[in-house]
Amino acid sequence: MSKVNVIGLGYIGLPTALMFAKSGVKVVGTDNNINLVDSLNNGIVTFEEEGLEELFKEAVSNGIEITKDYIKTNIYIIAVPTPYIQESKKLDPKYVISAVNSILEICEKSSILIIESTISPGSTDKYIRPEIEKRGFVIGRDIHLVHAPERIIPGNMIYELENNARTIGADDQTIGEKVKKLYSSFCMAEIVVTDIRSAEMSKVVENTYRDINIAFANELAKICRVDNMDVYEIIRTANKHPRVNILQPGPGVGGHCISVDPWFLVGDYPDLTNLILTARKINDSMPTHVLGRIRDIMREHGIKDITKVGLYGLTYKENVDDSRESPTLQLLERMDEHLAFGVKVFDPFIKVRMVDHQFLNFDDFINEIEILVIMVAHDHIKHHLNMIKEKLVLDTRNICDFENVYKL
Ligand code: SAJ
Repeated sequence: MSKVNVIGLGYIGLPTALMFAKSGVKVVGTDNNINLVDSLNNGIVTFEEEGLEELFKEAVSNGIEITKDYIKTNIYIIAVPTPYIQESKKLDPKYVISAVNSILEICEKSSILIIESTISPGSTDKYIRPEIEKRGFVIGRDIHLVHAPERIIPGNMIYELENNARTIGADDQTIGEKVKKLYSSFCMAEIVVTDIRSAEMSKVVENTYRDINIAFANELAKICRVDNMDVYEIIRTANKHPRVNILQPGPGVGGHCISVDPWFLVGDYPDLTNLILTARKINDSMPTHVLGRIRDIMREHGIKDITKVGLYGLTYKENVDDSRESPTLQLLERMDEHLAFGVKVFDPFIKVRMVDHQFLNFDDFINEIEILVIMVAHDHIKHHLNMIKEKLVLDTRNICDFENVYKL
């Protein structure tokens, strides 16, 4: 079998490349970040994820190569970032386009080009096809296009790579089946072959569904706050219904997927996305809601000094080291806008200083504050609950069951 060249060795590309290699597929991983390439070649994985180090070792012993160069082969998987443009809320395809162009410069005839990066519905037609045709390639003859979005969740990536169903979107059924066979080397779940547009759309729909469900939980939390009802109890009870499955409220929605993908639909269909837009706004309003709760607690206890407040957790969710779009960063931004400086921050997963007044030692952090705001439910804080019992605690993740804890 020919080699697979995986382009982009980030949160998705790296575990995917390693998984292929572990399963006996010949893999070259390519990234233009030379520090990342060096680190991997020195045996150091570049982010924390359960089981990633072991997987890396297996992939290395199976001969995976890591380089900054694209290699000449006939199967490419693109897993580069697809940011969105803040102002227009539309997808910015620049990294995908640049990867496509680099591939076209060297690839063999009839290569298969698989895009794993999340792209908004219609992006293949709008950005990718013209780029390929512009260079004189005939799609379906010189290049076969496939969109194979991923579904793995940080914190459980390795398990989910093997066990989650996948979608393969292809122009041509035979190519779709060929790619399905390739992914079957490690994916044991169902792999659906469909067209590219449906694959693009279903990916964005999945994350939008979750965003809307979380927004509903967050709206319920706000309603329950007004009349002092226990939102968690209410959700737990409602979820006993066999067809109800409400997610959990929280301090906001972060990460590079759920807080971003719905905007692609809003950006492309502004007149048709009332529900999706409202959900986004509700989730984006949660850091401000938390700020209001902090203010309530400060008033109740006559605390005027914001430096007595400590935010626990900088990442976008528990037990990962990824802080992109995190609710804590959103909250700090709001505080900045209101000239409220000095709130203290700690996260056991963030080992270098990335914000002001950040502590790298948990004990020091706890000793300096009176109000602890749990923004992220890392296992670390669950194991240290005995150390915070004397503090005023605002638990936005519902992990403390001791008395006098403030909730969302
Ligand atoms: N959150 C809540 N309440 C909940 C669940 C999550 O407030 O009940 C918050 C989290 O704390 C976090 C944010 O939402 O800030 C997103 O976290 P997440 O765990 O729901 O999802 P991601 O962003 O880590 O991964 C999602 C997943 N998509 C779905 O579950 C539909 C994953 O399967 C995708 O692969 C990933 O997006 C992606 O790359 O698109």
